[in-house]
Parts: sequence; C-alpha cells; structure tokens
Amino acid sequence: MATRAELLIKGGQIVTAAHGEYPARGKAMQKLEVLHGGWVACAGERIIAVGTPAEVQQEVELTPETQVIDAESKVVTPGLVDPHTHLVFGGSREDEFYLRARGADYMEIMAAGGGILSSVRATRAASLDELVDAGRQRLSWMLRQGVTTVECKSGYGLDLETELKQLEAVRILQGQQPVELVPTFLGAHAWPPEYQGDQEGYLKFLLDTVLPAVKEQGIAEYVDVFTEKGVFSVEQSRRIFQRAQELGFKLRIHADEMHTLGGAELAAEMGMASADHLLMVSDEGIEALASSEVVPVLLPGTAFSLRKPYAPARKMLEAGLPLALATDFNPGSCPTANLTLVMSLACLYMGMTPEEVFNAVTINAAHALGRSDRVGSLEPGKQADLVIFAVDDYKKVPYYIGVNLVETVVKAGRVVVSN
Ligand code: IZC
Ligand code: ZN
Repeated sequence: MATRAELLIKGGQIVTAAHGEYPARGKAMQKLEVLHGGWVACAGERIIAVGTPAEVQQEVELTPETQVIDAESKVVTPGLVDPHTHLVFGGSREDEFYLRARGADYMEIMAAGGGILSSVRATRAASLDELVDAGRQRLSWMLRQGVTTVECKSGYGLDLETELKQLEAVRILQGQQPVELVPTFLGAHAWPPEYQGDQEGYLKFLLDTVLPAVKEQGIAEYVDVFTEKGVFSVEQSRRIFQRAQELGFKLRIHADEMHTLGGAELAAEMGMASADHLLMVSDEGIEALASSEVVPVLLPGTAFSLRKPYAPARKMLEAGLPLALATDFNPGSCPTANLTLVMSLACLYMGMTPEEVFNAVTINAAHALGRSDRVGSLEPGKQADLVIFAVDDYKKVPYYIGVNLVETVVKAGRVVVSN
C-alpha cells in the first residue's frame, strides 16, 4: 500500500542536484534538475516522492489530512547547508569593523592582541546561558534565510573549560531549535595569552589534554586548525591533525587564506573532509586537491568583508573539484549569516553560475559535512528539508542580491518558517 503523505508541496520549480554521484565535481556542477510544476510529498521526517503530479499521485496516498502548500510560480529547493561558521562566541567586534573600514588589516589587529583574542576574552567571560541565547538568535537569522544545517566551530576559549562550554552551547542549541548543528573543535584557532612564547606548551596541552577530553565528552565531530602564517604552521597543524585522527575525529582546515602555506596539500595528504578558504591556494595545492576526496569550501563573504582577492573558483572547477560555499559567519572577518548573499558574491566575484552555486550550498555542502546521504537534495528517502523562495525562477535567488526571498522553510517534515 502506498505511504500516506502528510505534507505535499505543489511547485513551481522543483530544483535539486542532478541525480548521480555526490558530490558534484567540476563540470557536473553546472547540472541542476529543474522540474516545472513538480510536486514533493513528505511523511514524518522524510521525503517520500518527487516528480510530476501524476507520478506523485501514483506513488503516495493523498488524504484530506495531507497538509498542502501551494508553491505554484515559486521555487522549491533543498534546505541550504552552511558548512563553515563560528556560530558561538561572546561579545562582538564592531569596533574593529570601524578600524577595518578605515584600512586596518585583519591579521595586524590580531597580532596587536585584538581580533580572535578579543572574542576569546568575551567568550571566556560569557555564561553558558548567554552563549546559548546568542547562538539561538543567530540560528534564527540563518533559518529565516533557508539554512537548515549549520557547522559550528569552537575556538574562542583556547582553554579546556571555555572550549567545552562553547561545544556544550552547541549541544544545548541542538535541542532548542530546528537547525541541525555539526560541531567542530577549533582549539587551534590562535595562541592563547597564557602560552605566549610557549607554543610547544600549548601544542602539548592540546594533544595530551584537550583533544582527549573533547573526544571523551563526545561533543565534537570534526577537528579544525587555523593553518596560517603567524598562527599554526603546516608542521604544527599536521601534529594536531594526526592526534585528532588517532582519536577518531574527522578533519577540516582553514587553508591558504591569507598566505600560500600548503594547507590544501595537507588536506589532501590527510584525507580531510574539507579545505576551507583557499584564497591563496597554489596550482600545486589545486592539483593535490584534485587527486583527493577533499571538498574545497569557499567563503567569498570573507574576501568581500576583508577586501582580499577571491579564491580561484573557475580554476578549481576546471581541475574537476567539487566546490561548496559557506558564510564563515564569525564576529571578525565575516559577520554575515546570509548564505544567499554568499551565493550572489560567488556568482559576481568568482564567476560561478547559479547552477554551480545551488549545488555548492546544497549537495556539496552536505557532502563536506558527511551528510550527502541524508540531506542536500530532494529525493525519496532523504530528510524533508526544503525551502520555498517567493520567485518563479531559481536564477533570481542569487540575482536579487541580499534580498531575503524565503517564504517557507520545512525542517525534517515540519514547517518551521512561514513568512
Ligand atoms: O573571529 O576572526 N579567520 N578565524 C580565522 C576567524 C577568521 C574568526 C575570527
Ligand atoms: Zn573560519
């Protein structure tokens, strides 16, 4: 007997990654499946049918109880996935925004004791409840933009207690609101004030104390390192990643953001899930990524905000790489929670097409978080995470820059935003 549909969405344009191997790589990123006048049926947390009205009616049972959403002349896409954010932090850094607007350099502000260290002071001072409240507000911004899965990094504690407090805030937030959260430990985000002049001491503390404690608590899925000149060298990063891998963590990296350091090569060497930023990636780095399974996560909002050159997306696509896009939402280099704005920036400044950017924020972003089997496309069996945009063509989503076109968001089969 056919499964009863609890929710039926009548498109409109049903837009999703082309069926096939995930992630979409290189040329395949230009393909998007667009079903005009299609329907999507859901039951419980899952999608149970996608197709023409006739196909869906044949496959599922529609009853008077089925909730119907009319999305005719609208666009229906998978819930968007943001695979790189620093969601949980105390305070904010609008003072630095003034400085940067007048030309101050992000890394110079950090070297002078501001930047990340300013957020470390505020995060250490914040209570768990304050972090949870701030995080919940930011997640509501994201959800209203159609984002249903978000990666969240720690890295504003740089001591055991505060790193765990941030990750605990993520765990609490998971139970308080609908966005699915993917926790990442980023204890190697900066050198803490207590260890100035004793880098070896902090590395030992991370390897011997903090990483095992984070593992023990089962509170993070990934380990990330800010591999950058003046922060963690490639050699220091490799040691942290090796220990993390031994403990069973999956890996992601801040790679080649301000300088060409070889973070991309390290990601390929260690089989990381993602290599993020890549503004300054070398040709060798691109080659190394091309012979790996690493997903490059590009963050054009950061290049925009820091007025830096954009990552060479077209070169990477020509090399056959599977690009994802993320906001990099954080209090310093990129205080935007708007993933659709990032899609516009990717089109305008990295030469990506609307088809490529949709793949980058859905199936490829899901793959970068190890979730492409569950989310990131509209297919029977996948979680019912969907967005309805109030435009008649998906190309208009990146085209209307910075305008929130989201009308409805469905998370795991439940309507969670209705504008
Ligand atoms: O707080 O500035 N780049 N980490 C590496 C950041 C930016 C976050 C911040
Ligand atoms: Zn980051």
